Amino acid sequence: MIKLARLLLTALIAISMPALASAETVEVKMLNRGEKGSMVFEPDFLALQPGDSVKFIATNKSHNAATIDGMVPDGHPGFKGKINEEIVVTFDRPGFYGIKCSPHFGMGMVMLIKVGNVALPQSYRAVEFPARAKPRFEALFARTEAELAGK
Ligand SMILES: [Cu+2]
Repeated sequence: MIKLARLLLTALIAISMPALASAETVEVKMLNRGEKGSMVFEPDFLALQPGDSVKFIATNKSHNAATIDGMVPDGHPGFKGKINEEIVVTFDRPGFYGIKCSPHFGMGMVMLIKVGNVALPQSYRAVEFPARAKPRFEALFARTEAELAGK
């Protein structure tokens, strides 16, 4: 009986190990100034596998990470970090997630996260962005298309 239990346990560990090993946590910095200008998430685009996590790091003060209405997969509740809060978010559901810094959305502080092998929903293009967020999202959308096309 003990031998069987041990065997089952060994089998269970063998099955669950690869899943544990492949889930990653990626760090994203929230910055006043980065390579692409002022008020940025760095990096501003991630392609993740379901189960991966993102740690949003408050490298500079007065930032947060929050989902943008209309830019989460259907039925996803979204999330909203507090200002200066370092949060870790696990992305289990495939789809695209538009992320903003609440106080600097108007200054274009946004990023895009792709989870799984999915195409950008057309509805994301109809979301109304503040003037300075719009060109950054257009560049991010173009990037996802290039990636899909294998460029
Ligand atoms: Cu900010």
